[in-house]
Amino acid sequence: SECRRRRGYCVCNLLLLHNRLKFITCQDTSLGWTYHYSKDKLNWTEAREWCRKYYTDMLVIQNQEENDYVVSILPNQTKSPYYWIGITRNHINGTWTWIGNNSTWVGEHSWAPNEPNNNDITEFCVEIYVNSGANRGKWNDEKCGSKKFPVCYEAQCNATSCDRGRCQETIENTTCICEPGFKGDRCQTVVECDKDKITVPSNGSVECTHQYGNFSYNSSCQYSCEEGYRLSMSRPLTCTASTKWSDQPPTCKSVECPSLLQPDNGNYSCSGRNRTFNTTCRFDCHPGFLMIGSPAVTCGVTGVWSGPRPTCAKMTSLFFSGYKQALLAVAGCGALSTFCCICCCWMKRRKSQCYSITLHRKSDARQCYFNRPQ
Ligand SMILES: [Ca+2]
Repeated sequence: SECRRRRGYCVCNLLLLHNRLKFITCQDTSLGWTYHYSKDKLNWTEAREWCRKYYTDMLVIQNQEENDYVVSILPNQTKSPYYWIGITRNHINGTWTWIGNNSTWVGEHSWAPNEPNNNDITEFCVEIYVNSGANRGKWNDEKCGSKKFPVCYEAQCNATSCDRGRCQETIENTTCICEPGFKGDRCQTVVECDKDKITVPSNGSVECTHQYGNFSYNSSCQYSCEEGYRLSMSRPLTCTASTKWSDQPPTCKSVECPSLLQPDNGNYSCSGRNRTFNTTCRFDCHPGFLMIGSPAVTCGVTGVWSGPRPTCAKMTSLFFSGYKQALLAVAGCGALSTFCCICCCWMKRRKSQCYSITLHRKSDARQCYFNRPQ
């Protein structure tokens, strides 16, 4: 049979499973969780097993709206209007916790008046009233061994629900919450950036790599410059989740060496105006000055001159500087000669002493044998 529900269009079917167990399923035609219940009463543990066998699990209520909705689609039970729901606690002081997601939501008006009262000391399971009375939709803690109608849910999200996102279930819908960089109802489409923004710079080139698709999220474009040119920004351009490139394209600027200072008492001139790569600057000294150092420097590919700037020294200061050095050299030679003379004299004197000693002492004669005259 078919019937209309307050929310959406529901199809109610009477099914026979294993030729034994009758149950009713009310399936919302829209996506999202569907709710199901048994016409047979079971204790809480059996009820959960039944839910897990035929559906996903026992009902987990996530908010008041869902609580009200589930009550609205369940048929009123006149004699025993109680359905098990998937919230329990382990001991008398335990926290009421939903199975499956471990949520502890209990709302502000969920419990019936004076509940939970743990009336039988071990009321660790929860039933929901589905009747036309004042307690409709309220909860009561109850002994888990009591028999009630199971109410279950069946999840619609599965591993393939969303390509690049997380499947989120609500009462009547499933939504794919997409990862950054993806869009579409199943997050199946990667976002793209404007490929025309990737321009090739003068004196340079660009190379792009693509992770998900051409000029799409996470595509990366690395720029490079010809020799003698330098990038205005070295990091690559990346396509972001907002469909914008991470930066403006860089440019290639000429490598430039630092300014050269004019040497004291000299000049220089360069082959180019801007001290760019391969520019050579030549130095001259004014008349009467002598250049010390290399007469030319060249701007290298890294923006560094090939050597230090030369200096221009006055001839006379060079002469005096040379004279002092010569004087020092002469004095050094004299000292060395004096030392050598002293050494020679001492050796000669020792030779003669040795010879005279051998005349008297035989043991010393062996040491001085080669010095003894024939
Ligand atoms: Ca109770």
